[in-house]
Amino acid sequence: MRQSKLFMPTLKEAPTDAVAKSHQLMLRGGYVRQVTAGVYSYLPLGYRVLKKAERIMEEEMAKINVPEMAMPDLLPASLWEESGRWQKYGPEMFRLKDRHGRLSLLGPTHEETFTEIVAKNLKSYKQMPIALYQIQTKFRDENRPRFGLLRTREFIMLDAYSFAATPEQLDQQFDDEKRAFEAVFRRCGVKVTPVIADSGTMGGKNSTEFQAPAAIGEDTIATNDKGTYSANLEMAVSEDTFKQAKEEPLELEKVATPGQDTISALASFLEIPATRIVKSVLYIIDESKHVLVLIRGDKEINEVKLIHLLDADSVRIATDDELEEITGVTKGSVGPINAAWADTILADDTVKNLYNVVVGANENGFQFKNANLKRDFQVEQFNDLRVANEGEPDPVDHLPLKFTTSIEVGHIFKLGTYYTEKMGADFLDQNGKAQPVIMGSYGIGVTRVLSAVIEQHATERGIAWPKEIAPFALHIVQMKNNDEQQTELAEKLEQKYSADYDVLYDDRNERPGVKFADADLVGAPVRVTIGKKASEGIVEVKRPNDEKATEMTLAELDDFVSKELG
Ligand code: 9G3
Repeated sequence: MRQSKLFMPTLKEAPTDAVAKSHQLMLRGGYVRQVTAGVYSYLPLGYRVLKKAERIMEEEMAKINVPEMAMPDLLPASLWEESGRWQKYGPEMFRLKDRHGRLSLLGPTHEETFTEIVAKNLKSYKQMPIALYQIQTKFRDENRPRFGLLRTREFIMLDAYSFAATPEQLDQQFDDEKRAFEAVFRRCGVKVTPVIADSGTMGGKNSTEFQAPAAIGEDTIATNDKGTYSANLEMAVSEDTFKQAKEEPLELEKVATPGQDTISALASFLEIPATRIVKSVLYIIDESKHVLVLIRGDKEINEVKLIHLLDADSVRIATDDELEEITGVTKGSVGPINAAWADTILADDTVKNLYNVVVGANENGFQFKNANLKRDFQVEQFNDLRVANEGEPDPVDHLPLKFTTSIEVGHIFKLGTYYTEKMGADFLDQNGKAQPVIMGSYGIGVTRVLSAVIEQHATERGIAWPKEIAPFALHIVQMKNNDEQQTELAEKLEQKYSADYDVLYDDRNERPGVKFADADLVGAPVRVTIGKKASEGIVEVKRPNDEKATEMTLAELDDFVSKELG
């Protein structure tokens, strides 16, 4: 490709509102341009990388015998009413009316569509296991799109769906997809960690996310050094290291603690450690139930674990007004003693073996000291409801948990029969009995992968693309575009290497400084500079992370290219 013909509108500086490295470099290098909030165009450089990533995905899916297909993005609301998700999703779903006033939506994901088109056509166990996938645009009206392609309102996803007659077949499909995805990330040059993850409102209890460590990431993963435990912090389990020595229960005593409505204020006011306080938080479950959750004062409640425990659609902390209305007291004085207004009282395991604790007295500005479980307050059940802390032992090898910020680039689920039951996709099993098809769903955020690669491989100067998805593998930069000998050599090398590699030939009439700065933004694995020594058959070769270029003869260049680019 001649660079004089490549539309690559570079910027000297990224706009100030671009804070993510990948966002800055994709804008500066002319990879993408924003059309509106969270909606991007892919210019030639960005498009080439996108297509290379997609080709890798197509190859890896073909290896596990999963054929590609395409579902529409304009979907009838009726399909989503059948699964019950039309009502479940809020403003995030793009809804529209067609010219006949029929309610429609732009597909944010395609479980319903694949259930309708595929699962409903699988009438016999003999037709399964089978899986299909697509690589396609998804629409989600994110409240705050940001960080370039990391969180957009329109993005490209590989989404695969598997259909099985037995749980064992699903397990096998899940493993096949997991391995295929790991191969995709490896070839795209994205370092990922598969972690235990929340399956949200999808079917099934938990799922696996592929998390790419990166400072800009919005997720936090907890892992041990041995790599035997990795979980999204939402799901991470840790062992509680605090132990309170057994104490004789003392007499319950009401104390005035005016204005102390945080744990730390209360701890310093009463001159006690936070571990001697039991925090009481009132939650509104599915906008209807009032559940009081207790946890030791030094821990935080994990709302994902709470949602799972209660199998709820939504949980949220009662607002101050709601709290007063329901309990009659203000925040900080709420407690489990005489809490008749609570539908249930749940507690994190850290509350189990505590003695003589401080709890809210359900009277404004008062606490109870020396409260003891059973004698003074009851708990319906104990569960792990806390957010794991860095450094606490993991539940497998009891090694200190390390936290890393990361980007979710993939997510795979064992859906089970959640959709097929709702939408009546049954098959006849070996005994001729009708059963709902068992599904799995698997996704890769394709456009997110591009950002993750840059976040993991970029320097301030530019991008060092892994060779399999670099927009160009070999970048020939000619110093003086009107120098006969340089042009002759450049065209010769372009001719020679174009047969095996994607070659970009910078034939522009630009100053060297501009050419090198642009070359850093293209980030080709091998850059060949044609300069004064062209007549001697000497060129300069540089890789993105080399400090400086190396002089080479054409023969040496040949060896270098086949070594570097395969
Ligand atoms: C919606 C909206 C947003 C959504 C969903 C539905 C996320 C939704 C989860 C998934 C699950 C899997 C197939 C590939 C792998 C991920 N955001 N999810 O279902 F209506 Cl507005 O997308 N889908």
